[in-house]
Amino acid sequence: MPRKQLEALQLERLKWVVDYCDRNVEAYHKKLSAAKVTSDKIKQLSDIKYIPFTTKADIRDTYPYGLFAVPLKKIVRIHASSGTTGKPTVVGYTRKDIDNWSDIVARICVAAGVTDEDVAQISFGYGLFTGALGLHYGLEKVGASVIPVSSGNTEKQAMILKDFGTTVLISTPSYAMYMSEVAKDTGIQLDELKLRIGMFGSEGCTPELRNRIEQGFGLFSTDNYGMSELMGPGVSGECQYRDGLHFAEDHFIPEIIDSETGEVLDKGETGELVITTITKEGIPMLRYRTRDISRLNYEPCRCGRTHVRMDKVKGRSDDMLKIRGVNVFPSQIESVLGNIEGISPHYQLVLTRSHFTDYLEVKVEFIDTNLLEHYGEIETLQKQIHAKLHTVLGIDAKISLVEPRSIERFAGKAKRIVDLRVFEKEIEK
Ligand code: DLL
Repeated sequence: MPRKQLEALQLERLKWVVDYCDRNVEAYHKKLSAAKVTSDKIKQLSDIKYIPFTTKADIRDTYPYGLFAVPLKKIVRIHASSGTTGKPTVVGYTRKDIDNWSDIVARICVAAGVTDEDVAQISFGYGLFTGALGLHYGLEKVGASVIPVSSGNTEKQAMILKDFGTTVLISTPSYAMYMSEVAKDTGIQLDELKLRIGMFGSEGCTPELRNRIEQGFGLFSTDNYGMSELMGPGVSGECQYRDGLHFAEDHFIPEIIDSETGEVLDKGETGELVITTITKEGIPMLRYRTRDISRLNYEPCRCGRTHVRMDKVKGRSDDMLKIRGVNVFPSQIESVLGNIEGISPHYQLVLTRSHFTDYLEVKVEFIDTNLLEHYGEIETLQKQIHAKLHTVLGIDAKISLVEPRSIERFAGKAKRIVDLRVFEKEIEK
């Protein structure tokens, strides 16, 4: 759709959703009234800035169904995302929401090159998590043969990859990496697999990790973004050119703001992604603060899609590490590690605090078990990693090289950060 037409559609839908929230959700009605916003105040897309933000806390405070805009009778599906603390965030879908969701997921599947000839193995966990069922409906819509294997039992996953002739793998990138290790262990030659496409998402994937997975499995992969509060997967995804993730702009309006001030940033600037849903009926979201850091690129894409592209997520504003004054995202550390020979892509960042100073320990596995007998070589490698992190990111970290396979593997989103500082802050008090 040409952008002009798309923007006219977005404006019409934005006015609709403001009015819809105002009429159907008490919490939104209160916020909108306080900010003196009605749908009449929205005359152009940039007027979105008058609408108050919605945060995860708003969903939690109205747990479980307070932000739902329809009675449960109209809700045909409920999902939830497990937070790190307390109650989960609960979301509900009407029949129309499920239809729209299947459509936008079908789009990212087609954008990745999936067709009705493909055999797609969904290795996201089925359940309250939106990843598996979201992809499931979209892939069925495309006509692929879907294998709903779910996550876990990795040896069985590897067997199915081979025996069922899987051509498309759906998982987190870290799980795909782990699966390739296990497949090799079980005697499967990765090049005898029929895999041709990987649709990864739900967590970041550095180019270095992507290359390793692609080379190992001999596939082409795309990065796909979404979150349960907005729908699940399908919010944005890469096309064959992989130069940003196309946003489903007929269903969502993205903005980039300054996390600190809440001001909308100019086109092309990097900041926190804020998203408004403009078709969702079950639990509409007005200017939802995702906490994810990205950038929007309105340049036309070579693929011909007119939908704006977001940069790969750089990190979450709440994941940013401040190490003795230097701000870094774990993904930047991962990128540096990914360019060093002799270490595996599995790592862990341990944060500690002592005498009011933060310390970072980077635990990473060496690959060659022979190193165990050559302490000097381990030390050289450690020094090399330390120096590289210092030159590229300006951080001074303690490097601990650990034995192959000793760092925990994950079947869903990997948990790379172990933050022990909260506890230590308590002790300091
Ligand atoms: O992870 C939805 C999803 C499932 C997307 C499957 C793609 C594929 P949540 O569990 O609610 O939803 O987690 C949302 O995960 O705010 C980001 O911080 C992170 N995230 C999701 N996709 C990506 C990605 C699903 N491609 C949170 N790159 C988001 C980086 C991602 N981070």
